[in-house]
Amino acid sequence: MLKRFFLLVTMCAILPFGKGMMCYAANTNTNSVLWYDKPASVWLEALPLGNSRLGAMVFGKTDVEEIQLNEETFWSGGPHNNNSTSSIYYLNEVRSLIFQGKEKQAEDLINKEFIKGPHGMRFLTLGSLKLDFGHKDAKNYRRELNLNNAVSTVSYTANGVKYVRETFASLEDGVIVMRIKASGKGKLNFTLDHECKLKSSKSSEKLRFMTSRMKGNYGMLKAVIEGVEQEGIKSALNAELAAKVLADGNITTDNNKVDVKNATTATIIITAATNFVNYHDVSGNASEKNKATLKAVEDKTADQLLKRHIAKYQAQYNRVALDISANTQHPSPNTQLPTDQRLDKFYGSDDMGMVALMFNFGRYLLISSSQQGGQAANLQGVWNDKMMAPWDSKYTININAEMNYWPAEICGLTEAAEPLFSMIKDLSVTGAETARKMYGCRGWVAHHNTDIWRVAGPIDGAFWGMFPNGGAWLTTHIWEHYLYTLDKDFLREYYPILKGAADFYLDYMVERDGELLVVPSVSPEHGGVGKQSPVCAGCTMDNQIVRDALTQAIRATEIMLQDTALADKDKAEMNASLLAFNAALKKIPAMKVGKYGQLQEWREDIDDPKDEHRHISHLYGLYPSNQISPFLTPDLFKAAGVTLNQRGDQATGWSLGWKTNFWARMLDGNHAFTIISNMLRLLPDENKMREYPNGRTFPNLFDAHPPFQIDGNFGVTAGIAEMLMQSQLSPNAKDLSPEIFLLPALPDAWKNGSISGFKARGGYTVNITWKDGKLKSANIMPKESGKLILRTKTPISQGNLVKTYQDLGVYEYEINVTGGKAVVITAS
Ligand code: FUC
Repeated sequence: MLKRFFLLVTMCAILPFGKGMMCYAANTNTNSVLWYDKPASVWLEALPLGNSRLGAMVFGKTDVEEIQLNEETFWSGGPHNNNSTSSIYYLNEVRSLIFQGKEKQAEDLINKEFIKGPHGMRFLTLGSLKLDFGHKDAKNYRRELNLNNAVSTVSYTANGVKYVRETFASLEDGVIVMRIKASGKGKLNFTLDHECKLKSSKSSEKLRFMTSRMKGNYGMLKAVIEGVEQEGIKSALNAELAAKVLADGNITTDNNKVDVKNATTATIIITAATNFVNYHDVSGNASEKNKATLKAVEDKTADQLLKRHIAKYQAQYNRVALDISANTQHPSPNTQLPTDQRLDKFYGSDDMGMVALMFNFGRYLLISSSQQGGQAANLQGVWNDKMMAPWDSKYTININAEMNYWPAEICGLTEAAEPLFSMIKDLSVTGAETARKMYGCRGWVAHHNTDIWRVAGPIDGAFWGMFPNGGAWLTTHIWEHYLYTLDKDFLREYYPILKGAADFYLDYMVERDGELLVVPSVSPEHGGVGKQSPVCAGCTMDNQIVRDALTQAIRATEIMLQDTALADKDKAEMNASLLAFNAALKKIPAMKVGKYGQLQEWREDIDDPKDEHRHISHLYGLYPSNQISPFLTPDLFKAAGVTLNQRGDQATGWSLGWKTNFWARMLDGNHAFTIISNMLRLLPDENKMREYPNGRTFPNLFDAHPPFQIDGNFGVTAGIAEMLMQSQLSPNAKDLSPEIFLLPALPDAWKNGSISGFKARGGYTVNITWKDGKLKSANIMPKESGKLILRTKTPISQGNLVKTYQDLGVYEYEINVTGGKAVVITAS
């Protein structure tokens, strides 16, 4: 009797089909489900799952299923830095060569004396779990990724039996769970194995378990995967992957595999870990970490795990909702197609749900690849199957890593940004050594790239690496987080980092003719007409980033000085910093308009109007920064438009993501939509670039540089948000009084729709509805009381109309708001 009771409890524990499941599988919301009628035949058709720590790509195969896995800390090499010890002796010579116009010589000297390697380590794969089901002839096949609950489901019929597999990467419990069910009793048979191209060893064993609620047998498959050396940096990391198989059939564990026979249901719980503790400590124990992770969930049923996962996921995902429709009466027939075919037919269609799907997918990817306590999303998020990932799957910080986090604040995914802040904190330490050793400067610096070991020196070559602004650009995310959340504790914690980024410039910049110039530097990966090298002094992007670094340090210092408990010594130091930052700010060169009416990329007027280079670095001032604005700097705004038109509407995936944001800030929704249309073009695989030269999105909706790079997904997600709402803080106002623009760049194609839950700078939450291309209503919730500047392209019934920008068709209102009290806006 007792035995039967235990068996029953065990069965319930692993039964994959709780009440919830069928209803999730049946969800066909076309704006939030990616689905396919075939298994993935290549990695870029597989569907991504992740909980920041672990990434999984589910192929959905019926014969031999593949789950490719990553663990976010599994990188090549070990703790090290790449600071040149000779650069400090050549810095003056490099500067003088640049000022003499001998940039090529300066570049050669930098390559020789500043950039000694190593050039960054790479992100590794854990290989794949293979589940041999042997179902060669499957019918009624469907696989999907439901963005509403972050669950992937595969279902099909084989030999008259229906099989359903449901997989999720639990955000709450850190494990990946796969639940499998056969419709016929005892019809579930499979063998679980592990394959990896890296050196690895595996083992399997059958174990008994007994918890307070259940007991039974399970199979355990373990693989130990060895890290690799790179550029002379010895491998310091090993990974262990553990997969626990529970089933109501017969489990055997021969030949380092787990075999399940005559079961009806099974649950596989997967975890992985490395010995990484932090960038300078690798004393962890992967096996102990896995044991602890599995122990923590052993008492939980699969249903409970699923519920806990969904609750944690939805707490973030459900903060924002977007609905866009071209025609509410007759939705596009494309919405009924599998996602790859739907994507292929998007260009020129009126399937605006596809845009919403892409937006939702971007939010899903950020939640899945970046969570508190984890590593920041890298160039491939947390998904890489390659031995040699493109650009090592590291962090390129001359645009790409920053782009990953553009949607975080506006989409209310503020906790997803925490890994970025913690990476910046690490870099402020390694980068302080780089600043001191390489340049003899105070503060801290990071160049155009970093990795899990937080290297802060230049890599690859001066052309790419001589960019001393990566660290400062990253710090703008800290300041922005404060602007969105008004969290003073956060600002206090990160204040030394903001100050350190500004301090670096005080020492690094060189004064010429009354101006302070960042030198040596590059405008990322790009040189001007007549120059043999991009190495330069004080290019436009340098000046814009320095301006932001100094301005945010000034504002933050002013806020810190409000603290009445400050010690006199700290107060005196802060006041001295304020003086120095303000004095420097006055000497940062202004932006210039060149001979074609373009915004100049460099101090000299050497832009090529026919150049379509993907980096449009000098428009950093337009987005993400706010130094170029139709309201404050109309001439520069016009020049930015000339530059954007010169660069054209095609580009790599991430550049299209940036252009979407640029055109949103240009208040041109139709042009922004053209860019989105250029991005939403199918590229079936990385080896199909010749047949699909315009393909910029893979079948699984991963962005195509090509190759796969996740920044474009995040860039376009932020861009879609930026088209619907923008916020700024009046640059001259000490009280940081906010400006919100409702529907600044609504394209004609998005006739009707709504958004809810967008966050605006100044601590606001914003909901908007529109109809027939015009604002209908909005609900604006302020966190604090104050004065709000509200801009619209449709007159509204509330607030005081203080200005009309005739040429832009923009109305500007002033509204007094009370913290916690919603302001309801209606079109007049
Ligand atoms: C920068 C870009 C490339 C690529 C790489 C990861 O170097 O110029 O296009 O995105 O980063």
